[in-house]
Amino acid sequence: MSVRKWLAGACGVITAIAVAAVPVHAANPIITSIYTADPAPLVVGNMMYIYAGRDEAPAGTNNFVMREWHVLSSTDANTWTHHGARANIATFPWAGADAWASEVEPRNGRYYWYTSVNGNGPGWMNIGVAVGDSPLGPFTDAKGGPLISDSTPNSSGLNIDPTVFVDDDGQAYMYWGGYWVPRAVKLAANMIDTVGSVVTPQGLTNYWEAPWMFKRNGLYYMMYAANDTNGCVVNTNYACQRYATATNPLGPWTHRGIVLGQVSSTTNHAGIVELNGQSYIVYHTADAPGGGDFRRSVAVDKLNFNADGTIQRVVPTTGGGGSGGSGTNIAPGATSSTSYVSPWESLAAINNGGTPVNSQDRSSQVYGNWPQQGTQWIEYQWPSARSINRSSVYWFDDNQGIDLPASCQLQYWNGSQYVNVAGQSTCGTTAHVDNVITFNTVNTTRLRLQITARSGYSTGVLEWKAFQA
Ligand code: FUB
Repeated sequence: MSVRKWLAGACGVITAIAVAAVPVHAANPIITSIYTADPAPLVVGNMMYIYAGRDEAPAGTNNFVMREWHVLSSTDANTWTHHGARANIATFPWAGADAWASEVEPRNGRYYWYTSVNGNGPGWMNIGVAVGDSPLGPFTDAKGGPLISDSTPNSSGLNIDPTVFVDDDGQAYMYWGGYWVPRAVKLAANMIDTVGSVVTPQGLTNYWEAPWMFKRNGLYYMMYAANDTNGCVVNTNYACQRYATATNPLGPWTHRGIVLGQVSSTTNHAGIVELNGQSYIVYHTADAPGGGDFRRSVAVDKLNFNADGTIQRVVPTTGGGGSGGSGTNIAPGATSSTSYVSPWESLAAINNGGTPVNSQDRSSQVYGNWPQQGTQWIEYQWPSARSINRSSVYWFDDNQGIDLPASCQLQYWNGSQYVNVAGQSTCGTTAHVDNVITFNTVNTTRLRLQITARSGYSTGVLEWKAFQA
């Protein structure tokens, strides 16, 4: 990313806050009525919120034009409600432009919205903090001035992209920073003051910007944008998402790998959250109609962890979590279940967007039902009915107890029971290929693949797709 691309012009201050909640469609990008960027997810109960900046750059403008932050919400990471702008530059009376990346952190029933914003004083970007009593606000400036600015000792070369994390012991931490300069500081219990010195975290290999911190099973995770060509991107104008782990919230960090590769926008900014037992990555791309590097759009995809806590690389979908257009693979938006999965293997394999290179490919998880024999099943369920007329299955064969099946049959839920789909073409049992199955269109919330094993064997699947009619 060249410095030139950061030179956003000063923006006028807007005061109106849109409040109407508007349902938006489900495919990636999850909203196309406006351009949205720098998403930060937050789960409260069974609701996922996404806080995102709005890209307002006219087509052909090569600067960020960003003046407000919007909120979307969903109970299933599939169908989204757009709540409009819930904060903007005018939320911070001391600021004047550049409503860049932000993140909301809850504490004691209040919601603290940390933002990157351009102050009116000396220097450029600052970290501001607003507070509200609900995830949707209203939000007001919590401090009356920047939490971090260029005059903060040891601050970053570019004070943007805050990520705030409250540990189990109540200690809060903030990481931030652009231009390859990550920084960290403890926050006071009031969430609006820093405590102690700003420190430089160690071990965030190839850090560029956009940190996202969380904790899982006692381990601290930091995902962040990098733009190196050492496996990250092929063009350093672009970025990927790397991640590191630590056993202490201030590090040192150990680099673990890439979560998300280069996307269609030059910037790559993401967050990870868990909703109803499934992890999701929320990020942005330039994939919307008319989109670009300064006209970005938020996308959501499932994210899976391996048993050892490492993160599987995400395969971005354009079908998103839901019902895209005709021909879209809608499996990634489904909840899966099965008659049986071996404890050391994973049902998540079947719809994690993996692209197997052969039937022994274990690089993106595998589903297997050893030592079960006979007929087993895997199933998809969607929150509302889908029209489906095509499917494909890539079989797993470990050359041991799991073999290619003897036969298979697609079924759908007709409202009261499972029945065979009508007009099913051959349910292929060939290794190393997507076995495509066509059938008469069904409108259903559930699709089931019955798999009958060869005598003496179990069966397995690497990827099972379901295509919207
Ligand atoms: O949206 C403006 C800036 O672009 C963000 O602060 C960075 O993370 C990058 O996404």
